[in-house]
Amino acid sequence: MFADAANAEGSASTHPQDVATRLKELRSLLTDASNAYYILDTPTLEDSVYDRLYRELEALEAANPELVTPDSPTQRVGEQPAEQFNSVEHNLSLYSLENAFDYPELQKWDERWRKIEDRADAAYVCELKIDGSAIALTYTDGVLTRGATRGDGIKGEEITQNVRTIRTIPLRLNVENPPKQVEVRGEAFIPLNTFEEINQAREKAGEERFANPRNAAAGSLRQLDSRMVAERRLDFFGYTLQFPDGVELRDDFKPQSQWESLELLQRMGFRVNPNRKLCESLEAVQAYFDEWDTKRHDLPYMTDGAVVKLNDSRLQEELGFTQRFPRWAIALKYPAEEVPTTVKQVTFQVGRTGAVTPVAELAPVQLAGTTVARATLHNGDRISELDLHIGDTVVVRKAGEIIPEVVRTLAELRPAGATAVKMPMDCPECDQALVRPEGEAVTRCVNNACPAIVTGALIHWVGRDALDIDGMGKKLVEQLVDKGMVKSVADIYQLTTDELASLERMGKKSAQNLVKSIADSKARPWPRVLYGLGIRHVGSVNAQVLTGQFTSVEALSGAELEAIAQVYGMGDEIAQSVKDWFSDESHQQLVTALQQAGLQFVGEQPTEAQGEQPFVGQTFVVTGTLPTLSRSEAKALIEQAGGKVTGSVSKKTSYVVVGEDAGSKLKKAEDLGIALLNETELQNLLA
Ligand code: 0OX
Repeated sequence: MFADAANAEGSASTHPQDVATRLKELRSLLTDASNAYYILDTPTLEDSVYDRLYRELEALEAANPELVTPDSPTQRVGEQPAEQFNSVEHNLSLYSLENAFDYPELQKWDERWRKIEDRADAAYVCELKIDGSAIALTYTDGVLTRGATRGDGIKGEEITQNVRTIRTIPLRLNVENPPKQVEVRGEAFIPLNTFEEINQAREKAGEERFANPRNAAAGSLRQLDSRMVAERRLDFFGYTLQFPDGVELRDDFKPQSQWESLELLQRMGFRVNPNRKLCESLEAVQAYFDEWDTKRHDLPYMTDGAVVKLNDSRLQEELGFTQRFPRWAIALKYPAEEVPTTVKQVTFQVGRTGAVTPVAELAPVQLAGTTVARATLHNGDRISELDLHIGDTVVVRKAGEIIPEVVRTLAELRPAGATAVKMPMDCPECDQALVRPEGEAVTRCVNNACPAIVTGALIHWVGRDALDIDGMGKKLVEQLVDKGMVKSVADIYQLTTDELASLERMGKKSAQNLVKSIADSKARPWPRVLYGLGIRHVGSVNAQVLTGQFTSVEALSGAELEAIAQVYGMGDEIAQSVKDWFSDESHQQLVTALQQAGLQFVGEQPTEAQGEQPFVGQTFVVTGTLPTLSRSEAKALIEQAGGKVTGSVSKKTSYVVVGEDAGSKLKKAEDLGIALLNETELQNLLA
């Protein structure tokens, strides 16, 4: 395929017939490649070849503007922003869905439709309910001619140019002789990683975060400038396929069921959610719903429930619609992930780095299946944005793994005389004045003897990835700090069996074991000691990388800023954080005390296993043409060293190995700030 595409590239001829043929050929090649990449997830063209063919198409179209067609891959992003969106009437109404919040409600729905048309053998199609924005697409003679928002279901806004920017929406249907008119409904959505990126960019620009991916999708679709929409990297799943009355259909365009419609949509070139299931009973529907209640948190997009549809098209037709909903479908929703509650108090937590986090103490509420009584307020700026007062009613949200957070204040419900929440001036743990460095959102306690900082530092030090001191948990650390027995991490190496045995719930035997665990920790290698020090931005991976380059604490603490920044994956911010940490006198004293206690501040030669497998846990993407290695040779070398090679760049990618003519993967890596390597740098890392 790749070779054919490259060979197919001819010189731009001036003969009109040749130009038209070549244009058609290029569009077809590029559309197929884009389909394979975005929809089937199995790239068929090298990025560099795609880019070359794309540029050829652009050049030919620029020279022959009269031959540009709306389905050309160059027409995804418009040059001119729209002035406004026109209101358009939908060709077929967009109904919304009735909601069921538990199984009894689902059963009631089932009993209701069965009263109209009982079918013992009726099957259900379960689909994930994507949390995005519903849109309607019209294809005329197979070409996308209109995209519209749902609006009120009867009329929506015409957003064709914005819809074209969504790579998973075909500009032309991937079938021969399509019906005269086809209507496709589906969900435009923003994947979770993009959602987070957009919100971070908005925060940086001083704009408000989108509350959820649904708002982000709806807001993005309504941008007047389609170039901005393209940057939002929306995606799309199709879920209904309809033909207006009077449209002639061949037999292979007459789906008899929802399941067949989804398959036909897929054949036409749409992305259809793969996590669907044909269920023969309501019990099977419930099993699907339960299964996805946990699995949905691993998906790269947000779902808020399942959509249950009767499969048989004839049954659907017979049941028809109420004023607002189809009778043959229902949304079964997961418990709310955003709920209102009241703020009883705000407390301020001091973390191990001294960062002070305001936390709202809430009237307990059920949120996504758990009771929530506290939610983070992030920082002082967030308190001001929320204009938070004690007693306020607020909306709290839980999204995936993230700790609950306060999303907005319902100021209209504020009790009279409520006091405004403010960040404290002094540390709530040690009373020393707090500082807020210029340009930072974080307020900090900078007293290294602050009990909260010491406790946090100790909990980190004894943790599994750091010094892994068996038997020393959070409760014990808190006792040691509370009783003044430990004032810094180094003090634990002075603890005796008798001192430990004097603690609550600690027998002589446990105290002896603990002293042994503490002594054992002295043998932990230098990377774990560095990680244990808890320097900001030096997590276990960065500690591994840094200690590979700087094989002793002297080498690292004495290194120039630039030397640290130049280590792969580090950069200025991390280097500055390392320099700042070692220039603090109390940290220097800590290192000396730990050295005297016998901890490892010098790296050992890598063991044989480590030496052979330096890339364990790291993911690589290879793109472009490398000077000497073929793609498969590079892949083999990386895999031999324990690394993984994948086809697409994501936040999880550790390195992108870049050769000549690298295309969109390089751009994506740059956008995500992923470390880039050329072939020589890869070889150096391997060595
Ligand atoms: C979704 C979704 C929404 C459309 C017409 C009647 C049933 N958000 O993922 N709606 C529908 O179907 C509606 N299916 C979906 N998967």
